[in-house]
Amino acid sequence: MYTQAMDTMAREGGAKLEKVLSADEQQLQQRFDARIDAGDFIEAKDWMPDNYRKTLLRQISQHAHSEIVGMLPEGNWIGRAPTLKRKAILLAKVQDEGGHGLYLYAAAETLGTSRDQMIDALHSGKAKYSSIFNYPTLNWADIGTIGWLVDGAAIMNQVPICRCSYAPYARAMIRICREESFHQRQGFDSLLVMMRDGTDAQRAMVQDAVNRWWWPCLMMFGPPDDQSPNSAQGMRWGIKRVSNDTLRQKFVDATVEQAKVLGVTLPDPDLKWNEERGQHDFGVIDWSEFWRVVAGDGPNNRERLGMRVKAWDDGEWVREAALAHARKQQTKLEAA
Ligand code: FAQ
Repeated sequence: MYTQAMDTMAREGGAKLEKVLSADEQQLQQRFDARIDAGDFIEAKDWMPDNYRKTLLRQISQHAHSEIVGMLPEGNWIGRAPTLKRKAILLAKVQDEGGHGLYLYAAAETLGTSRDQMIDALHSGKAKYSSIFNYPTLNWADIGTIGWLVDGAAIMNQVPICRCSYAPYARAMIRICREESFHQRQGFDSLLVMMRDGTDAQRAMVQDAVNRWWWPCLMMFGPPDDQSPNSAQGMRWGIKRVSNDTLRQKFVDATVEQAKVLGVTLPDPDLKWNEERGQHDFGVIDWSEFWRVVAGDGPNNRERLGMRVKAWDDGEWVREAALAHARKQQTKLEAA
């Protein structure tokens, strides 16, 4: 189910053979292609090609896992938030991320997979989640920086998904994006308070956090377009509306201005306005680091997955109790 293979060819004796579609299937395929070309939304009950379904499942489940694993780096700071106000905001944010994961698992379930299968793929290391959540949160300014930069990058990527051709995913994204905007604003606000009203030590803490999160945030958008195996088909199907590099560039251009307001320096000596392009040039991203993190060898991969599996195991009694309660209610209903 989690295969990433995109070709619909059957393999025989080393040669690739076109999968032969029946006349009915050909008609369905043509109707599907025409709907995609017309910008129609596809609903769960509609016919769709197997690979469209697989691609969506891959992306939506990865996205759901990212939201759930993404609760961990910030969750580490709930007990250490400096004020009651910041603690309440952080608690609400982390709960929102849990909610996003649940909407997205529900959207993926409409494609015919179960929540248990997806969770199992995450826990066994078969499924991916965003590289960004394998970096540590070392000081309080990391929390503001996650809001400002990580949520900022997430929104830049996710707003176009509100127009994704698969309607249940698009609908989930509309609500998620509204909440992510609040997350980004609270992160910016938290950093602004430290930069404007804080001590020199607090300002240094913000700069240190920005130095550490900047490059991993640029990696969140995925590999460069010419090294992105899923992009062409994803764009053809209207799952992906804007390319990895275009979104990365938009994020850089928007963030440079915000950094000026904050008074922080983005850690890239090559970052400069290019008059001709009307965009910022920026330095070379270390893609070997990105692939290392994606392959499971980032600073916190093992810890994050370990925490997730432990939370799942510790919560088993809750799931059992909920099921027992549901069975009891059902028995009562049937006896009435
Ligand atoms: N990390 O061919 P492409 C958030 C993989 S939510 C890990 O370009 P595609 C909220 C990719 O899966 C953040 N792996 O792939 C929050 C593929 O591997 P595969 C998550 C990555 O799908 C904030 C391979 O590389 N957002 O932050 C990454 O066309 C704060 C080749 O890549 C989403 O998931 C990566 N960064 O484009 C929560 C948005 N990038 O599957 C808590 C939805 C690429 O073939 C706190 N997803 N890979 O084995 C997408 O838009 C797309 O899937 C991309 C990747 C753009 C991520």
